[in-house]
Amino acid sequence: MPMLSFERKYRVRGGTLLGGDLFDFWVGPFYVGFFGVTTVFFSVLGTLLIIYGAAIGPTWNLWQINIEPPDLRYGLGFAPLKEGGLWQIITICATIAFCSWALRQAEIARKLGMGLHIPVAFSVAVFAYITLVIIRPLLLGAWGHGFPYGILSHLDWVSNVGYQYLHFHYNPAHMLAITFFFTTTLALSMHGSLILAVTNPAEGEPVKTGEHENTFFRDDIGYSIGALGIHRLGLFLALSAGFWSAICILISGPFWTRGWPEWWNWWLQMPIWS
Ligand code: 07D
Ligand code: U10
Repeated sequence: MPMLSFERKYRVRGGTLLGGDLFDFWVGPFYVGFFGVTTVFFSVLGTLLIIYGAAIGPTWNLWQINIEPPDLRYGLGFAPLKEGGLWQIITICATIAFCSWALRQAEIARKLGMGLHIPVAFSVAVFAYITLVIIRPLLLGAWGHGFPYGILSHLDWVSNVGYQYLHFHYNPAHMLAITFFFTTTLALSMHGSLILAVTNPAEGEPVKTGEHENTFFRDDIGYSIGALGIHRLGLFLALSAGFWSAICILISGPFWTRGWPEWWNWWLQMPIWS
């Protein structure tokens, strides 16, 4: 395939973290790299194991296919393949594939001389996943505390684990995570609508720029965060959402075993009331 003129400028060697020149090339539009190879290998292997798990299971109904983690009695040991071992290997494959993807993003960013914001951001999502299936099960002493891989089954897990703590909405970190998720959508809808508004003026009007963007929000709410600022805010809000999600499930069990409503008793016990 011939190279497009701009590709010649950006398809530069170097910046790799591992593998040196060995995988430093492109296939079609995709950069390969050492971590590209490991991503493909572990995601294909993991997916095939999920399909195998479905094949030995009772259903091909996409909603009901379910790969369970081992029973709690296996603790932190390996379980037989058909009794959660499959879940364990799939978890290893998924973790390596996600980490490889983040490292691939880091290599591409280095190659292009960019900041590492993208791999850092993706790592927060990976952190939330690893918290659910590795860190929290380790702290609780059994792989059986991980969530099952299935569409409906993982929803049942969320509900069951939530009710174990009576009322998960009272988990303060869950509150923060949800607040950040919702604020993220607020910020993105403000930003998206603002950009479309300035680039789509009335017929015959010139396209507007940053000055109008700032002026709109100064008129509207007395403050504009600025063109760079809105992106910093957006990244902060989104990463905080993922981060507090990880924290909310990490503290449920390892650091707080009672109902979450009870946690708020510290408020009633404050000395100012007596
Ligand atoms: C974990 C995703 C990482 C993704 C990665 C990439 C592929 C590739 C390929 C598509 C963090 C994956 C990539 C697989 C695919 C292709 C081609 C991101 C992750 C690495 N809750 N709750 C959350 C709300 C209730 C409970 C988080 C709201 C109830 C439990 C979030 C409500 C009870 C747990 C959240 C609500 C309860 C959570 C999830 C409302 C149940 C968790 C987001 C309005 C009775 C989980 C870390 C997340 C968590 C979690 C929101 C209600 C229980 C903040 C809005 C009251 C047990 N809840 N919840 O984690 O924190 O994003 O996980 O009622 O474990 Mg909750
Ligand atoms: C755009 C643009 C562009 C521009 C622009 C703009 C769009 C082209 C040109 C315009 C944009 C702007 C002007 C910016 C807009 C701003 C936003 C969208 C929102 C910004 C928001 C933030 C920066 C912060 C968000 C903060 C969040 C989400 C967290 C908030 C947390 C709370 C409220 C706490 C909630 C309480 C919980 C979870 C309970 C548990 C509490 C704790 C863990 C903390 C400790 C708790 C206690 C001690 C308990 C005691 C508390 C009590 C009694 C009550 C306290 C109450 C509180 C509310 C805190 O496109 O470019 O440029 O200009």
